[in-house]
Amino acid sequence: MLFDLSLYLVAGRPACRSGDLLSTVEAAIRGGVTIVQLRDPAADGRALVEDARALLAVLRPRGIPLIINDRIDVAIAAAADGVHLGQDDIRAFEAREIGGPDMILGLSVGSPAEFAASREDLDAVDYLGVGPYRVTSTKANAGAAIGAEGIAAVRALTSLPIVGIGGIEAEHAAPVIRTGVQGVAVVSAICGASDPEAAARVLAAEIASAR
Ligand code: TZP
Ligand code: MG
Repeated sequence: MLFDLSLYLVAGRPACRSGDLLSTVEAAIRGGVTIVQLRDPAADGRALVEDARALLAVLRPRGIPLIINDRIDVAIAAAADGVHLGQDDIRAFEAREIGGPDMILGLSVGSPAEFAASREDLDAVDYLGVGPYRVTSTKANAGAAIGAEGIAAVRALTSLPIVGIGGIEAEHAAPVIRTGVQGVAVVSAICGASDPEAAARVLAAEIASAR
């Protein structure tokens, strides 16, 4: 499946200000989100599959891919489009063997050193998530903020598509895009907004004008 990393929404029930995952994601899509990840580390597998199926019902008709955070079992059970793996999850080459050639595989990389340690995985992945750009309270163990310099340093090491992540608000979209990455990923800038559609629209406009 082709995918567009431009505005990557990472969403889960606890992150949604309205408490309603589906309506938040629907609003974000109207605002211009191009790809969605279901991320809810506290949820059990059964709940994740249910949420994934509900999201797929609105995303698939619009051609927007659904990526599942960490859980390849959930991605396969729900027939989602891909999986996003962290440095502690199963190796990307293992996920590729399980998920097959069409599964979209993403990998989190927090520094040039972590990129170097991921060499074995790089042939198996379709894109990298690089960050955190700024300090974020959304993810407890997100690691040190790496800023535009850190994202640019990883960018320089690979031709894989990259999405910058971590503490990104509308005002940071342009500096992140100018590091040469394909897109920006956000949780709270959209899920925590009082108007997720408007928040997504502003981010999408910032990204478009930074290119
Ligand atoms: N991975 C690195 S930082 C982060 C994840 C999932 C959290 C991003 O959330 P926010 O609210 O956009 O800072
Ligand atoms: Mg993870």
